[in-house]
Amino acid sequence: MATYVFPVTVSPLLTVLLVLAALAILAALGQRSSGMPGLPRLPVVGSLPWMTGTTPPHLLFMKFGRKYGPLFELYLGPHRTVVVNDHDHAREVLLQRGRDFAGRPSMVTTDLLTRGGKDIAFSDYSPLWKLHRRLVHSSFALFGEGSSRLQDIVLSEVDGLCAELLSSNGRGFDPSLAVTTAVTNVVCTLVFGTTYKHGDGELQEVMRYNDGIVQTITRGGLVDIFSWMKVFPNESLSKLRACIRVRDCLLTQKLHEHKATLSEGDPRDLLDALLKGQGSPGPDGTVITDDHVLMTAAEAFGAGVETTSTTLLWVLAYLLHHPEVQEKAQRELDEEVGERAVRAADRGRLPYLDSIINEGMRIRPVSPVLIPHIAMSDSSIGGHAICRGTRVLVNMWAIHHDPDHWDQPDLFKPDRFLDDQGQRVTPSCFLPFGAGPRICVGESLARMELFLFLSSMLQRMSFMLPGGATPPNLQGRLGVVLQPLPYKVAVRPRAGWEVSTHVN
Ligand code: PLO
Repeated sequence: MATYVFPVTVSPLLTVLLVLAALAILAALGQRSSGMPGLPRLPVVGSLPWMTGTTPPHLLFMKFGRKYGPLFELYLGPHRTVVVNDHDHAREVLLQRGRDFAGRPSMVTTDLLTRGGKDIAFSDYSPLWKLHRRLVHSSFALFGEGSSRLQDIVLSEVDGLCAELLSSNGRGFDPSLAVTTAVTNVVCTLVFGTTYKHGDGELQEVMRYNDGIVQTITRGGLVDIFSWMKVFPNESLSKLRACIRVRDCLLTQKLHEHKATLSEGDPRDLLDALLKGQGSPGPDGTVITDDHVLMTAAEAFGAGVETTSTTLLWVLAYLLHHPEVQEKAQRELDEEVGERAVRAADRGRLPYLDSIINEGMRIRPVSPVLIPHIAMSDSSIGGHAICRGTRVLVNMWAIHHDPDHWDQPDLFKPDRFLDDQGQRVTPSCFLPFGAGPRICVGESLARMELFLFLSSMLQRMSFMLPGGATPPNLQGRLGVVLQPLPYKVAVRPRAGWEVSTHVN
């Protein structure tokens, strides 16, 4: 077919005017095509010019929600994106029409991290993903509830952690390194069967690469919106690639070691469980490859470390603001457990402790905006048509701070998770692990681990503000998870536990 070039000559000024007029018309047309309220938009950049500034997305979306309502749309570059700020619409997306919205968009950073979606959290919905997720779920189940594995691992780590915390001898210090090291060690034992001494070189390498990934992944960077930008030099992407190389080297070695020593009988760790379950092909003949096993182990590790240590640090920060909450939890521990070590089976007897963890996850969700969902088929939310390929962002922060559902949502009040008899209640708009087909696969492991760490720590020691220090800033900083800003604590052993200083 011939190509014709229109022989018109227009003056540069006219061209500029024409382009501007076209942009204005497109912006006006683009705005309300779906009938859903939303941000204005320009071609190419979409609504990005209205989203500049330093406000993190969860707060920005809450602000827009006041103007446009709980459900609105915006364009991240060319990508139509619907933001859900309230519980009813979130239930529609995650649960009622969970299948329709169970897809994930492809992004440059997460594609690098997961070898093009061979993981669970970031990979798109497919029959293979379902099979893979089922395998991960059953492998996790071997170590969680009903087994003492996680309990044994955490309890052996808690001694070291408490000894380290108490070695500060009442001086103020930043607890994050000790907490993250302990949690990393638990997760390494669970996933690879490796336990490190604090300060071990390999452990430090693991913590370093993980930190590098945390700093560079899905930071709202433009390459995750305009994928063609990856061809330009990008410092953050290079750092991500370097960290992934270190991770892969370490993981491949673990995989080889595990394959060489894999035996009949119980799996030693998660990697064993994944390798043993790898065999059978999926419904469409696809199989879970070594790459999938590797990416799952890496992800279980990353998710296990970042989310658990961050939640613990948030809870400690809030306890410094609310010594009365800490005292009440310690009274409960003294009455229900006494001096023996806390066990997983004690959870039922310690509802107040659980309510503290819940309130921590409500007021500071580690994932304030859930990982983006994508519509896999034409569907609807709140009666608005949503076409296939639309991205959906569920703002869990807004849901957890909705004054229509929570009394004084900005206050830390663990009692809201208990009834007048002191029994647990779980409000339906409390969704720290998400919901539906994409719900966090590690939820029960995470809850158990948080419980064991926090109960053991509060049983053995009290956390206080160091003399003269101001209470921790509770604003947080958003990376791939919402972390507290660094703060200092002082710890004092509780009566009968002074001996912990001598353990290890
Ligand atoms: C953390 C850094 C690791 O090196 C890689 C990794 C894997 C899974 C991610 C996790 C990071 C951050 C927290 C995430 C988790 C999957 C689910 C979890 C995003 C990037 C949340 C909070 O949704």
